Order: sequence, then structure tokens, then C-alpha cells
Amino acid sequence: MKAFLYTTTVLLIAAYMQRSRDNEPSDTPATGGIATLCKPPLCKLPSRTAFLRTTAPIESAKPSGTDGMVFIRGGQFQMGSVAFADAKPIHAVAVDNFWMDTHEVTNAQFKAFVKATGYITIAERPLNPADYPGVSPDKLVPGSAVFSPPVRPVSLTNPLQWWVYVASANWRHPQGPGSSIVGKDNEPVVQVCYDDAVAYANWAGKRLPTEAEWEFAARGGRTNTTYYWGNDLKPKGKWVANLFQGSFPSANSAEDGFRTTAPVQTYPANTYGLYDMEGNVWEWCSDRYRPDYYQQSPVHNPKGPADSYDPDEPGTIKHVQRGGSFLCSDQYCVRYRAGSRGKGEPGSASNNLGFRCVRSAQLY
Ligand SMILES: [Ca+2]
Repeated sequence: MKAFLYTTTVLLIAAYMQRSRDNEPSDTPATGGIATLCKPPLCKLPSRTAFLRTTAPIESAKPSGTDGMVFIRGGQFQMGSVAFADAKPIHAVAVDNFWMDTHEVTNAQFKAFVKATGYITIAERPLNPADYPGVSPDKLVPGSAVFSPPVRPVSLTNPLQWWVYVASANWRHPQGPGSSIVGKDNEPVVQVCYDDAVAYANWAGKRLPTEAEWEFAARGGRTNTTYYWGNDLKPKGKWVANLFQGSFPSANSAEDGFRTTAPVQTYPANTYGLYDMEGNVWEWCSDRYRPDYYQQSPVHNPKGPADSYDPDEPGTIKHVQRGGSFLCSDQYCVRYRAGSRGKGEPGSASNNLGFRCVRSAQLY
């Protein structure tokens, strides 16, 4: 009996000591096997409750810097339109993955940029007489183009009948000194030139979209439709974009609710989650403009021609603008339609011109 008790006691002590050794952290690297790797307490997965009780930040699934953007999975699409001479031919284009702002850059966002950097937009800067040979010095005042509708119908041949250069018109005062953006934080910033848009994009760690990226995103996977949203101008009798209704330019009925800019995200998003890809404000793209570019553009990630040419203003460099604005209608400026292209001088702005940004996905 004594021998039995002695043997049992020795075995229990040995087992206890072995267990104690098993629980001690070892300096010796594990040699393999689940039992070796998961020796308690080295292998614990905190519970959700434990996570949420800590003050550690919750990591986002989205890469940093992409708040307010949607991921656009790249692919191939048919770019262009047979309805517009400068958008022919329809041709296959492939773009890589990228992130895109869900909406146009707002007054609040641009205000944050200006506050952080002290940036002064081109419309606010003094004009250099050397840039405007032959122009009387008294006309060289900071300002910008403002849509000023005539009181009665006019011929649609001369846009200077409804566009006026207004002194001191700029992004803070889109229609001139008597206007302001107070209470309009959520409306798209306007009166921004190409360089202003690029400066904002650089500050935000983003860039302007290429024309191909813009159209790929606007189509949202749809092909061969009249409008980016489909073939009906008013699906189910409703306006789905901020355009112009009435008799252009004198009588804006604002049937869609807005005579000028609408707050971003007022109208439905497209299938990619992007708002106002047509109407509201024109959007700058990074490409230079040439009407014949589609005849020779590369298939993969086209970035625009090396030079610019606009037969309407030979000798003036133009960049592409896309999407149309609150001034577009089927009566005048149908360039809100799918595949159509716009253009503008990089140093010119207006109260229907803004932008949105993208980020290349491969940066992440
Ligand atoms: Ca409207």
C-alpha cells in the first residue's frame, strides 16, 4: 500500500511539473505542429466585445484617403458617340482600377483647401497685361464668366448674349459681388480654372480623372444609351439630373427644381454610386482636347493628345470638360448626353464649371 501511494504521489508531482513547464514561455523557437504553436497563453483571439471595449481605432476596409470616394473596378468599354463629330469613332478603351469622388467637389471642401493653404484662385488674381496683348488695361480686372440670361428670346448663335464677364466674380461670389456661397456648403464649387482644380487635387492627394476614366465611370457599365442613365430623358416622368428646362436662355422654368447649381447628391446615383455625372456643373478632365483624338488614341489608359487643337479657337490650348451643366438641354448644349465631350481654356472659369477627383488604385 505504501509503495502504491508513493508511486502515485511521484507520478502526480511529475505530471504537475511537466504541466508547469508547458505553461512557461520558451525562448526556444517553436519547431512546428499546432500543439507547439498554440501553447496557452500565447495563442488568443480577442473577442469582438474585447475589441470594442478598447479605445483603439477601428480600422476601415477602405484605404486611407478614400473617404467620399467609390472604387471603380477597371475594364474595357466602348468609348465615344456617333452623335458628336469629335466623339467619333466609338472605340474600345480599357482603364485600370481607380477611386473616384462620389460627388463634385463642394464649396465646403474647397473652403477647407483654401483655409489650409491660403490658395488664391486664378479668377481672384490680378491679370498680367502681357497675357492679353491689345486689351485695354482698364479691362484687365479680376473676375470671371457668369451666365446672365437675356430678358427676351435671342438667337442662339452668339453665346456672348448670355455670358457676361463680371468683375470680382469668383468661387466665393459665383455670380459676382452680390452673390455668395453662404449656406451653400453642399453645392459644387464653381468658378475654378483648370490649375485651381489641379492645385486642390494635389493638396487632397488625388488627381483629375482622364477623359476615359470619367466616361467609363459615367457609363456605369451601360453601353449604347442616349443618356448615361438610359434612353428616356425623364424616366418615369422625373428629372434625374440638374439640366435646363424652358426656352434657352431667357426663360428657365427650373422644372427640375434648380436654376443654377443643385446640392450634390440631389439626384439618384448611377450604378457605381456616382452622383451628377451629367448636369449640375461641367467637370475638368486632365486630357488636352483635340476633336480628332479618338481616331488614334491608345486602347489602354488613354491620357489625351500631346498637344491641343480646337477649330473654334485655333491657337488656344483647351482641356477636356465632361458631363454638361445646369444650362444643358435638348434645345441648346446637348453635351450632357452619353459620350459627348466639352472643352475649355485652362485659365477660364464660369459659374457652371467645377470638377471632381480620382486616385489611382495601384497606389494602395
Ligand atoms: Ca435645372
